[in-house]
Amino acid sequence: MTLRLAGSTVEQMPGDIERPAYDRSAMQTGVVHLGIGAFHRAHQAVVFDDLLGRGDMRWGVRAASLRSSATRDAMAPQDGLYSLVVRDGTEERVRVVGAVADVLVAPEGPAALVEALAAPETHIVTLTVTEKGYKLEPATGALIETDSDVVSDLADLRAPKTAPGFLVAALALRRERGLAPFTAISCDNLPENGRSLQAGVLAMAGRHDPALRDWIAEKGAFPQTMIDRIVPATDEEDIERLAATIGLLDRAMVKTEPFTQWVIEDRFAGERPDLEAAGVQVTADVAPWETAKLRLLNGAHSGIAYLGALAGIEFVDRFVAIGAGSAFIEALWDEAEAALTPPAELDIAAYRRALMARFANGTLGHRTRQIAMDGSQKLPQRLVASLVARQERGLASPMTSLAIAAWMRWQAGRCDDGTHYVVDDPLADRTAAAWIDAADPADAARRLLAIDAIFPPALAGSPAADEIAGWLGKLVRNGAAPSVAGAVGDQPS
Ligand code: CS2
Repeated sequence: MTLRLAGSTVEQMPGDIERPAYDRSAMQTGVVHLGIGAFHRAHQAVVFDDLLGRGDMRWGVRAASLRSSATRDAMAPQDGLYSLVVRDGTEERVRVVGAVADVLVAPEGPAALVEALAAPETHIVTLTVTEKGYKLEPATGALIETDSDVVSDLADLRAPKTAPGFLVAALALRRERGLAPFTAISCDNLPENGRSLQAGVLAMAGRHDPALRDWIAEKGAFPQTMIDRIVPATDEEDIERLAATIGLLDRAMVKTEPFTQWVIEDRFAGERPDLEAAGVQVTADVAPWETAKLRLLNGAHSGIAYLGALAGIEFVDRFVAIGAGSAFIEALWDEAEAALTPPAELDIAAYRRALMARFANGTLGHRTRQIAMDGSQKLPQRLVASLVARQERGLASPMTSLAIAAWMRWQAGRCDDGTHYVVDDPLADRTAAAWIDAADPADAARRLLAIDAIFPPALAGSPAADEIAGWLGKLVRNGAAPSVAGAVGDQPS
């Protein structure tokens, strides 16, 4: 039987595999992370591991899952150690990361998590709770006061349930104890993620104690960030392959690409590490970076996800390997780029070339269905924002409209070959209802566009709405692959 990766076995790995070169028992935990999924382990935790490796022992991570115990159950027997497997398209590099000290499971002990957040040694709180974890209306950014967990946290914060609830409960304790607030860093693909998190926290704090709200508004810090690394879900085959390389079983491994980027607004409430030394860009204005990344990388990802999954294309690299697929993405980017003000330092042409190469990485196994999840939370900032910005400039957006129509088609729960699937989205009931009652695709498009949690009211009845409805009709009649080919002029759609 293969032994498990752990503190006691890590030295048995082949000598060429990188491992923590610092004394983990001397690690303090200046960071608490909410939402320890694969993305955190492949991105922010690696930065903190680098800082620890440079000798600043303040930045170990106490991580938390807000829902399931699965990650804790995988990491606890491994003493928090896990492998970062970096695949560049041909070769694979493995590094064992030691920054995660332990994993708390919030529903099992909410008070322990609040205490961790309120601890004097905690200076930074990072979050990857996915778009829906912020409990904000995607189109407006307002706290969703009808959500049952929000209702519970608005009534009583003794056992918080939501991310904003945990932050408010812990900030209240810090204020009582005379401690400074922590810096709360959202690392999710929300538009203006720092401002959005702050808005949710202030709205919840204000309902409990207006003085606490004012204290957080004055002394707290919610920097904006742009975070980027493609991290596909791990499967059993990945775990077996890794075991053959390192000679140990690692149930918490993550696989990713070489590229990684973290841009953080220079706004901190207290102590912070020398992030720049670990390759993080700390800058005055993150918004142009964030918008460019959301509309180019994530916008294309969502287009690939729905069109690809409908057509039965399992992986992102397979979509861009098809001529019409990559031509469609280039045309989609032309539309997005025309309505963007990129950061001065960003060479968009080079960025696009690099992105296409990242999508083409055939060793990642990035599933279109993974990206298709939670579309209602992703569409506004990824695709609708470009469409609206172009509409304001009097420009039509055929490619963006096709991508949005593909999301609509996906809500019907059936691939082009007739296979059924379950739509994984917090608004799935509402989007499915739009199809059940619809007389025809144009009617379904009209009903979906009327969901104001996703689409701005200005879109209804606009030329863009007609264009989306037109594509939806073609997707239903002809399927996704012929529609993409038609869109880029390969054959009639
Ligand atoms: C993806 C992102 O699943 C998705 O929605 O678009 O997770 C994407 O891989 C990352 O944002 C890349 O930085």
